Amino acid sequence: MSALAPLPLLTALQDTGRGDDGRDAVRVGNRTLTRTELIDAATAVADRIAGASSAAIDATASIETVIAVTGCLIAGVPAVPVPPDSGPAERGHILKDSAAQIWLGSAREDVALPTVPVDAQARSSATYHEPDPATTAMIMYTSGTTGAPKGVVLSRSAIAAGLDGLAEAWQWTSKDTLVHGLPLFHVHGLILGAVGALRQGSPLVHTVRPTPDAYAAASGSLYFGVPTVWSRICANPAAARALASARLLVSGSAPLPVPLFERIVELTGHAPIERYGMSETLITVSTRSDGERRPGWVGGAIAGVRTRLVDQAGEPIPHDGETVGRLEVTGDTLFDGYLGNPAKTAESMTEDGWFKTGDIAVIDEHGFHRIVGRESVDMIKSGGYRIGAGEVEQALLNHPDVREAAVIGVPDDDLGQRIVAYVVGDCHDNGALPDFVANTLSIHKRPREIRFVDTLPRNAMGKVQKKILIDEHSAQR
Ligand code: MCA
Ligand code: AMP
Repeated sequence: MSALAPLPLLTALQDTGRGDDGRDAVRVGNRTLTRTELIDAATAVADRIAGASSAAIDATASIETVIAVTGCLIAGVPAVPVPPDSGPAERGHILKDSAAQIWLGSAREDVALPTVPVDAQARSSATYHEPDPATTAMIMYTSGTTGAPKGVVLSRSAIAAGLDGLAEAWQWTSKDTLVHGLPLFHVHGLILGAVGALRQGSPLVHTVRPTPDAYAAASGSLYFGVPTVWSRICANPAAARALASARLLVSGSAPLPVPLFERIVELTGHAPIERYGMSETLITVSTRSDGERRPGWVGGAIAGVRTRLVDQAGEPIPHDGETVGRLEVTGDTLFDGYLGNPAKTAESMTEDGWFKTGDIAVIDEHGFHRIVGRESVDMIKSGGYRIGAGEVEQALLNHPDVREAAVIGVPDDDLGQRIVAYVVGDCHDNGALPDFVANTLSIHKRPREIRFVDTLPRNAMGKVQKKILIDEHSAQR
């Protein structure tokens, strides 16, 4: 490699001077790989896919997914993680939209692409040059307020910058052991939780599911969870107390309620680190391991990122800790756009290159951020999953007996928000519609409750007044 060659994205994993240090690089459930085993198995994947324009990964919570993603990153082939519980329709959309050329994982009946099985025993010692940092590392599918999920194009340099900013803020090093059980098809579990560990060289313990007992048994130093996970851990005080020996407990992907923050402190002795981000921007704001951790606040911009507040007209709003505005971010961690959708990409950015997050926030004089809420009721966060109301409504409307559908997020103690659908139509069989939707949408996007009504409240323009539905639902609780 020439002196000017970029550092590998998986810096620690690919540092040939390291050797195996007696620790497993990765454990998923009860399966483990040393650093050398992971590189050699991933390189065997790279050998099979090199030159492809992109590869879809059946992103089960398994060691095969970690190998597949690592193989893509070694070969410089953009990885498209596909939620394993997607129905054929959602999976079909992702495969078509991404134009993936290969399916990495077990064969599936509805997937016509050439399938490359991932074998944890396979070994290759081929060498690959580190791809240009500007090239695409991953295409992550995420919901907008309307329509089908969009592919968020993330470059290697954005991922590297995001991970390094967090490593600096959290003093995250190879001395840490990272523990989590989050899905391996989103930024949180996959980019922070797997690529992050391989970049820093901190062993990863993935618990398959993020259960309190599994977290308690893992003996890590750095723990990741969404607020629902932390809430369930606090409901199991013995498990929570077992985390007292950790170094950092990190919460993100959705608002951490202040009482839950305080309960975590009470049971574990740790004030959790909160951090905020999006699929399109990666993590942009965080509290620091050596700084203030204020309940209800998510900290300051990480290195390489700038944030600002604007009003409806796009004019700046003071950072005084009180005035509420639309949050915009810019910097090294931003995505390269929505795949094949320049119009949506342009709509999401300001003319001077800032991403419009769609979140409402305040920023104080010290640069601390508090996320107040979302601009649109049509963007729902349930269990840390982002769900666009429009996608769920479309799935319901595809049923021949459904004439109108409105989907809302209602407050939920466990999930933050819970999906409720209001439906006008002739579906009198209560089981038929959930079964129909189950064929189209992954589990977390399915309504937990479907209410059949005669009409939907609409304004003079004919737009459904979701605020009325949300208030009505809350009043009936
Ligand atoms: C759930 N179930 C359902 C439905 N929903 N069944 C029928 N209809 C539904 N609508 C089933 C589940 O399959 C499960 O069944 C059982 O009910 C319990 O479900 P649930 O309460 O949801 O628990 P869970 O399955 O354990 O999930 C909770 C969770 C999960 C583990 C917290 O929501 C989760 O992993 N969230 C993480 C999301 C995430 O990583 N987001 C990051 C996005 P059974 O028990 O039989 O399986 S990236 C991001 O946001 C940015 C960048 C950031 O800031 O990080
Ligand atoms: P996603 O694209 O799935 O990454 O979801 C991004 C959205 O999650 C953001 O726009 C926020 O609305 C929300 N979010 C992420 N982290 C936090 C946090 N720490 N506090 C409040 N909301 C958050």
